[in-house]
Amino acid sequence: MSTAPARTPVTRTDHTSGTFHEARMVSVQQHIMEQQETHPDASGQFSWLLSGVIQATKIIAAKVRRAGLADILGSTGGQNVQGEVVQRLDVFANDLLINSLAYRGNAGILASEENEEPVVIHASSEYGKYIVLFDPLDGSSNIDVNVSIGTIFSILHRPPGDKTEIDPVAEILQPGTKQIGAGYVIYGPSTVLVYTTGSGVHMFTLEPSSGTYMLHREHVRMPEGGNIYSVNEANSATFPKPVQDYLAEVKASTTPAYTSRYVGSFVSDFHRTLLKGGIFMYPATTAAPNGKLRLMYECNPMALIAEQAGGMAVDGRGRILEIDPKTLHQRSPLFIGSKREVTAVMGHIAAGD
Ligand code: P6P
Repeated sequence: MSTAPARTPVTRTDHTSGTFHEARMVSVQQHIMEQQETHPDASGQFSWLLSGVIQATKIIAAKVRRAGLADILGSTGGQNVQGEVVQRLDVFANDLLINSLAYRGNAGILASEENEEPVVIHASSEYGKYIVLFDPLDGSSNIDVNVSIGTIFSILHRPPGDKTEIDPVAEILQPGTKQIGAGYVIYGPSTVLVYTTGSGVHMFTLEPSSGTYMLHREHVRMPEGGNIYSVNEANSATFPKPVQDYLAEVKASTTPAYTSRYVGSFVSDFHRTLLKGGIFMYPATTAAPNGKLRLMYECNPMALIAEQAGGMAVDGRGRILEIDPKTLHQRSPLFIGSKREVTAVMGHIAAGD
């Protein structure tokens, strides 16, 4: 396996200290190509597809930035397959991703949180080699109050073999371990892209003036432990008892003392957990007996990123990535974050508190 060529470091002056230090001005396109070079048999098709997803997020970011001015806030008045009120920006992001990927040429099947059925672009897997799943705008209930939201995506190969009659859902229903790429974009104070293709987790910031995602952290590692728990406490009365016991334990802890953070956008709560450690939980509740987050295009991509960064992601019984999916929009309980925290929750569950 070849290794990526050494980068030519770009030096720049740190005006605070006046010292030179290396600044690797690496765009996400360059980074994707370098990742591709470590796969000698790579055709470049996957890189082309991944760039298409990333290109669409730049346009979404621009729209989100001007949402209040572009008369695109508010709801459409309709509901999606999840029974959730659809925001106008949801529709914009969804349509944009579908159209961007449809013209990419190598996406065969698309699946979106906003579409009950998959969108078949190429029936033949000879042309449409890939499946792309996405939540086009996660956290959309926060759009109108200017809280960070995001796009989550997952990429799979289509199963081999051309079929006269394809069953797109059957092709999509693969466990998370089969993902060949996953990532998210968080539209926050800055627009940040995080992605993995199985060789670590890499983070980029959108440089607004040039419209380029620039590398700012490579091989991101999630802290082994973290003192932040993230859960919607309004539901705690109906959490399974082991989860209630874990929460009581962390609230009583003084060394370390824990704190609670909950944004209400999965992308935001996960991004903080990736960088600072801790745990995000969306357990089963009375209202959501299988949890609220969707397995295929929320839990799986984030679970791959968490594990690639040294964290864990479970449904309370086992790895999220090993769940054998049964339906496209199925939900799963989710405990994701630092090894120490997720292991502690699993300890309570195993003890059958
Ligand atoms: P609750 C947003 O609607 C979302 O799907 C995730 O982004 C977020 O983590 C979750 O729902 C919040 O759900 O029930 O706490 O409002």
